[in-house]
Amino acid sequence: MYTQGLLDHSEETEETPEFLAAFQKRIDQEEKIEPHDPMPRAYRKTLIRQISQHAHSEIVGMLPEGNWITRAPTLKRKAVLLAKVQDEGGHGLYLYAAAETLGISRLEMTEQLLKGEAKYSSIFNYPTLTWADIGAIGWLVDGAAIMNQIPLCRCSYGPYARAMIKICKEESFHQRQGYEVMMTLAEGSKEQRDMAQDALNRWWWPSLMMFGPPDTESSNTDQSMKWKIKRFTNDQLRQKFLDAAIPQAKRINLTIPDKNLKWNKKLNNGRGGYSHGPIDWEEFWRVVKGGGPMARDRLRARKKAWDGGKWVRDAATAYARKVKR
Ligand code: FAQ
Repeated sequence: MYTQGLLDHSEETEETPEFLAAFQKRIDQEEKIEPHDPMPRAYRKTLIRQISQHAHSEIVGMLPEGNWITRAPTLKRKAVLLAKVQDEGGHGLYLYAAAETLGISRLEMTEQLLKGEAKYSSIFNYPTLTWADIGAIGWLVDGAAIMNQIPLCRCSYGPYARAMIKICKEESFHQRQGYEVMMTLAEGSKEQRDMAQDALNRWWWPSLMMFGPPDTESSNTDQSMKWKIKRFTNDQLRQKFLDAAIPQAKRINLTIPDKNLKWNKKLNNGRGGYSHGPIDWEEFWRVVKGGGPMARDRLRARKKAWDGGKWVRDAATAYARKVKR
C-alpha cells in the first residue's frame, strides 16, 4: 500500500501542439486540472517537484519546533506548540496525498528525501536556540509561508489548491500565536526583550530567503506562472512579506536587522513599500545544497523516525492484504 501513487499515470497523452494549446486554454480559462485529466508531462513533473518539496518542508519543519515542546515555559504554551507541530504533520500528509494523485508514491518521495535527493525549505536548516525562536518561527516563518501559500489556494491543480485552503487557515493561527509569543517577550524583562531581538536578528534574513532566489535567477517561475501554479513571482511575494512584517516589528518595538531598510514610494506601482538591503544569496544556495547548520541533523532525525516506524507500516500493510483477501 506504500509502493504506488494513488493513480496510474503510465499512459501519457501524446503531446501534439493541439493538445498543448488546448491544455493552456483550460488554464487560461481558470479551469481546475484534476488527477484524471490529461496534462503535459512537464506540468505533472513541476507539480510533483513543488508539492513533494512542500510536503517534506512541513514534515522537516516539525523538527526545529518539536525541539522546544518539552521546554515550553508554561503548560499553555506547551499545549499550543504541541497542537501547532501536529498541524504541520497534518499539512505534510495532505500534501503527500495531493502529490500521490500525480503518480508518485509516498515511499518514493520519502526515499528521495532520505537519500538527500529531494529539497525542502532552506529555513528548516537553522537551529532553534532559545524559546524566542519559537515566537520568531511562528511570526516570520509561518508569516512567510502564508504569504506564499494563499495564492496557492488558486493553483490550477485542483488537489493542491484544495489542500492549501485548510493549510492556510491553520498557518494563519500559527502566525498569530508566534507574534503573540514575540509580543509577550518584547513587553517583558530586559532579558526577554533581548532574547526576542536576538531571535529576530537570526531569523529575519533566512525568512526572506524562503521565497526563493530573485526572479532573475528563478528557473521555474516563468513556466509556473504560465501554468498558474504560481500566481506571483518570488520577488513579488518577498515584497508583500516585507511590507506586512515591518509594521508588525515596529508595533512591538523590535528592530529589523537591516540598516538599508527604506520606505520607497515608487514600489508597488507607486503605492510605496519597503526596499531592503542585499540578501546573501551565497548563503541561500549553500543551505539549499545541504550546507545548512542543521542539515545533517534534520535528515538523521527523519531517517530515525522512518526506520522506527517500519513495524507500523509492515503491520498496516499486512492487515490491508488480509482485508483484501
Ligand atoms: N528552500 O525556480 P525557483 C512552511 C529551489 S512550508 C530550498 O524559484 P520554484 C510551513 C527550488 O526548489 C515552506 N530550495 O523554484 C511551516 C528550485 O530548485 P529545483 C515551504 C528552494 O519552485 C512553517 C531552485 O531553488 N513552502 O514553512 C527554496 O518556482 C513553520 C530555483 O528556484 C513551500 O514549499 C527554498 N526556500 O519556487 C512548517 C511552498 N526556494 O526544484 C513548519 C510551495 C527555491 O528546480 C513550521 N513552493 N528553492 O531543483 C513554492 O511556492 C515554490 O516551490 C518556491 C520556489 C517559491 C519555494
